[in-house]
Amino acid sequence: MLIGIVGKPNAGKSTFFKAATLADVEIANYAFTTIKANQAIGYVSTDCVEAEFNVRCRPRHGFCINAKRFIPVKLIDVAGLVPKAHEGRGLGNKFLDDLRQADVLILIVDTSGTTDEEGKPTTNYDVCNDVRFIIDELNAWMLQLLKKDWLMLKRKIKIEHISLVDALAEKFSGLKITHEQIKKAIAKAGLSETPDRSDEQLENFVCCLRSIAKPIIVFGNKIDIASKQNITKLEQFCQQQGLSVVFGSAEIELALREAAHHGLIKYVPGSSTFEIFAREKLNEKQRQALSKIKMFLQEHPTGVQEVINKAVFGLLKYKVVYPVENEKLTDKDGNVLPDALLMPEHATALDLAEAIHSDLAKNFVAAIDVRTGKRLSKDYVLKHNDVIRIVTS
Ligand SMILES: Nc1nc2c(ncn2[C@@H]2O[C@H](COP(=O)(O)OP(=O)(O)OP(=O)(O)O)[C@@H](O)[C@H]2O)c(=O)[nH]1
Ligand SMILES: [Mg+2]
Repeated sequence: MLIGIVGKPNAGKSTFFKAATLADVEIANYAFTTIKANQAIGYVSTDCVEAEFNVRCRPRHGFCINAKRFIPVKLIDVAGLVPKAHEGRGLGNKFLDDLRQADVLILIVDTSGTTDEEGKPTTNYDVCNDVRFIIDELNAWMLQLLKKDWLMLKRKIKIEHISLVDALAEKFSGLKITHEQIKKAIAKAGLSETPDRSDEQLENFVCCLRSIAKPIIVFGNKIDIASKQNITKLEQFCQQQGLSVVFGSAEIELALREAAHHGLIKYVPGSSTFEIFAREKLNEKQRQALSKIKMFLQEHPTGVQEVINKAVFGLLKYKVVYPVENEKLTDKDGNVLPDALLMPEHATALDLAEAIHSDLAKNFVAAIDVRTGKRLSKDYVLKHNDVIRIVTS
């Protein structure tokens, strides 16, 4: 699972990325601070089934606090995007290639309206414009990729009699786009099988494909300094566009996670409270900062964990499945509920076996639903929170 962090320069992408991963990246109040993409591990969170089974889990990857299970996901923070990047403006759109493997994108918007589309200081900027132009740029990037090889693809379809779906799937295989997604996009765009298509038809197809294969969720950032008007405006605009939006502050989440990392507070990412461990260890500045943060949290959570969760579970509809080796819910080393795996919407018991180890899939006999003891076939479609034991030959 790879989550791409996109947006214009200075919107707070690296702040968001650092808050989610605690990776050491550069953050600064000017445009194009990030030039080379950063990748690190963040976490998606879910209610752990340990509470239901009345056990204490011991995760092999990620962690669990107060029955909230944090499952690792990869995040990538890319350079800022400006209008007409696909024509080479700003840093161009070559760096968009960094997003090829992304499953979902979080679009960071500076809701304060104090930076223009190039990330320079301004006032009263129309915050909806960021969503508009970034989506246009992403679509233009994909269209460019398609147009570059369109003549060659047409020839393949005509001479080698390759189907349109196969030809497009081959073209977009480097963008982690599946046959199924191409088929859906062709149907949604009403693209015909005839090889001659207008530019408009291709544009429409790419637009559909992008929304299916690289879905977007908006994060309205910097609400600590944003006006209510801007928040409402962006919320209504996203609603009109059929986009999910979460509001918050990456900077406040970063402060909380760093304070927790340094042992000053106990903070479970995503919660709207924190606990100060050692008040005497805090200096006056830290005390003031934490009391400001407390006031912010009374009004609003920081939104960082929420938007990651919504991207994975809401947009992508992934499920969490716990594979175990026996009815005691452990692996062979005695770790309780050792793994929580993120599985795609339609994944089956056999897909789960494959995700654990290809040998398990090869020797698959059945899966057992540990809750009920029921035997499940390889085609069983996994449900969220399933606890499964795989039986092999
Ligand atoms: N007030 C406020 N400022 C924020 C917030 N998030 C980020 N910032 C500030 O916004 C500025 C830009 O942050 P970055 O994270 O470097 O932005 P970026 O989008 O990565 O910028 P580029 O790498 O240049 O594209 C910095 O001064 C941050 O401190 C927030 O939630 N609230
Ligand atoms: Mg940056």
